[in-house]
Amino acid sequence: MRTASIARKTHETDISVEVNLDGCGTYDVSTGIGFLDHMIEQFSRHSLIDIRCRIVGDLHVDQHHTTEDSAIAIGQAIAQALGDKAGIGRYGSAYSPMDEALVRVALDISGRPYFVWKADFTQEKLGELDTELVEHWFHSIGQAVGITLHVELLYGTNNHHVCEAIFKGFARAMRSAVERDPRKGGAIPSTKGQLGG
Ligand SMILES: [Mn+2]
Repeated sequence: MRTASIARKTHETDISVEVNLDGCGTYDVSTGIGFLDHMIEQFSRHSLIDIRCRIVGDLHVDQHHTTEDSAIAIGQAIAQALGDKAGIGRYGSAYSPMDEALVRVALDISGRPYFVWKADFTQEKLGELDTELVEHWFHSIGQAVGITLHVELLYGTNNHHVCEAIFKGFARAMRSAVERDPRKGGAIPSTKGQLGG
């Protein structure tokens, strides 16, 4: 089982995260931001990565630190659990529809973070979550794991659908990239012999 846990306490957040890359999509998420919980739960369910994520953050300041640190800690835990990335699919992509919205996510767990984001929201909040933090969440998790990550909203009008389609698309792409392919026989999926920049 590829598992990892992260615990970190700063003046901004007190956070503990556990992941199991070979899980079945079970989760226990509590960030203090309901909509963010809903999205991280979608990520777990559709990636099949078990995620336990509990944060007590400085929400009296704003949601920035809590949202950012959830992405960093989950990302660090995934990176730790991936280890040398032997035998993984490495690449993943998904077209992710939700009613009228269609999102495309393509990613490479290359060890070289790169981030392309082409998605805009037309309202400032989803539940109580500031929508500008959605882009930041993906930027942060991509940096922490070491992912070349492209996210594009092709079309869509309902902000909840757009956001959920992005998280679910990311989840399904991550499932393909993280899963071990038995045909690879434990080889590092790079002719360079390592994935890490
Ligand atoms: Mn929903």
